[in-house]
Amino acid sequence: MAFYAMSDLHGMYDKYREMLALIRFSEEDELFILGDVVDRGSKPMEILLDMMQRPNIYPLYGNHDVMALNALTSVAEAAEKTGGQLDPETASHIFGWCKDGGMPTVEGFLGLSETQRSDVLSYLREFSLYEMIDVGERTFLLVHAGLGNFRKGKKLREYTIEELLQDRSDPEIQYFEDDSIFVVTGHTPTPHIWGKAEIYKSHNNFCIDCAACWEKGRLACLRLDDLEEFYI
Ligand SMILES: [Mn+2]
Repeated sequence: MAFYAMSDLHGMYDKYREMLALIRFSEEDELFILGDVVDRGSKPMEILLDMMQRPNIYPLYGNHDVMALNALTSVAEAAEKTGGQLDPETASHIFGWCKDGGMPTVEGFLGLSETQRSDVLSYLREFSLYEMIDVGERTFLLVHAGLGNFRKGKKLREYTIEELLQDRSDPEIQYFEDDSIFVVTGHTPTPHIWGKAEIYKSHNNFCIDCAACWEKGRLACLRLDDLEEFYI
């Protein structure tokens, strides 16, 4: 069995399935998905419906998943009340989010049955904000964006949702003095960090969002047991 991390799937269902095949993901393995499952790419609901069937996949929130949970909850309520029509107030609330790639998410959601919609919303409500796991000799903090407004001694539970899911992390800071603790994040596409769609490693940080939804981007997966990298 092995532990894996990937991030920022952004609706790229085909790459997600190809990656599961590449790593030969089995029921013995565990996969942590570090957020931003939805928005931008065309098949976000397909990914969520697949993840929901796999108890050995552990979802963490990204900023887009939180926006989707809030907006889709309103969509579901409005759809229930009015038989599919959205009232203007809800529509304008959703529109702000749609401008940041939310359209495929809301369209995919409205294409689901009522049961599937409520299952998707229940699933989205269960995501974690971060996870801390031991794999072999190493400990990994898994979190979508990082530790915003970092200061030494600040407890993980003291970070706000915005600091964990939105603020850009600085990969040139070693966040933990203990050299066996590593921080794995998504959110910032690695081409923005060093011009390459490849996992960026520095100061015990792994930045694993290799821009799967960009034309020249890739989906990355990090095996935590031996730090082997996989790309689609
Ligand atoms: Mn993000």
